[in-house]
Amino acid sequence: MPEGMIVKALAGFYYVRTAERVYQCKARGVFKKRGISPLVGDRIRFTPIGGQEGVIEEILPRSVELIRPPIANVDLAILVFSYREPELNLRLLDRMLVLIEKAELQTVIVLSKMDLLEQEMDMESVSDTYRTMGYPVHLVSSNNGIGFDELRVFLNGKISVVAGQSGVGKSSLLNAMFPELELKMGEVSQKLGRGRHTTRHVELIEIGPDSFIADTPGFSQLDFGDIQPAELDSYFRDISLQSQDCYYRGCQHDREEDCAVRKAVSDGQLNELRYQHYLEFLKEVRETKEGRY
Ligand SMILES: Nc1nc2c(ncn2[C@@H]2O[C@H](COP(=O)(O)OP(=O)(O)O)[C@@H](O)[C@H]2O)c(=O)[nH]1
Ligand SMILES: [Mg+2]
Ligand SMILES: [Zn+2]
Repeated sequence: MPEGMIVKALAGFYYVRTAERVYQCKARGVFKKRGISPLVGDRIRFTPIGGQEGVIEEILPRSVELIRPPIANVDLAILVFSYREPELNLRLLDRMLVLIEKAELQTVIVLSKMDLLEQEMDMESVSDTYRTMGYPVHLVSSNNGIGFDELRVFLNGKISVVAGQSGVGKSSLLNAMFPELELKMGEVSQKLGRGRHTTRHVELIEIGPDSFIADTPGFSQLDFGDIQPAELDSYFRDISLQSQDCYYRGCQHDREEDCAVRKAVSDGQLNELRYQHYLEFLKEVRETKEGRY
């Protein structure tokens, strides 16, 4: 039975890519019965029908499964944040990083619209903060064509998903990096009868050998799901590093005595804004937990 990868899901059809072509497939009814839905990014086995269509018979095991955007087997998340319009939102960046760490995804932070930057140094402390934690940070401008080359290298051989608020320049970035894709993305939106920039369904676009990218409407919902208060610090790379030296093993770094994290903040070893976000998120996951039980 042939194998392929789902590159698009739309109106009950799954578009399955093999080395030769794309098949328009339906899923066996049994999936629905079991409460399983095939996802974009899924590797599947299918029965071809008449050369262009088929029926999905089996979903191969997933390495990663994201809910919003609904996509499987992602290797890399590209988090796009604009310097201005909309204003750089570090709270949202830290929130996304928690979800990324939880999902164990590789990630790249892209700071966009650098042509709007008035002073170089405005961005330096931000990029330094995240680079120190081991996250690659790329400063780009789609208007000026700055910063693409290194970013492209990251995408080789991977399934990547681009995420970020609406208007930060995700589609512009993809079009600027891969000019030949513009047509494809335009085509898809036209067929849907929506504006050129509406990217509402998830689709994997081939950008090179074994390299695919999905332009998504962004992580529309960013709640922390089932994250427990005790695990939150492990999703902050900088905080979890400091927490090795906390006196209490289960220290949650808000009120405890001899907390190495709080000490690091007051010593200037740990970014204060990151710690503030940690405290906010901790409150949120505690409240969610109380509400649930
Ligand atoms: N100044 C500036 N504007 C940009 C840049 N990239 C995108 N934009 C503008 O930002 C708006 C949103 O861009 P778009 O790519 O649709 O954002 P998306 O919603 O994240 O896909 C559009 O008006 C773009 O022209 C950039 O590098 N510099
Ligand atoms: Mg877009
Ligand atoms: Zn502590």
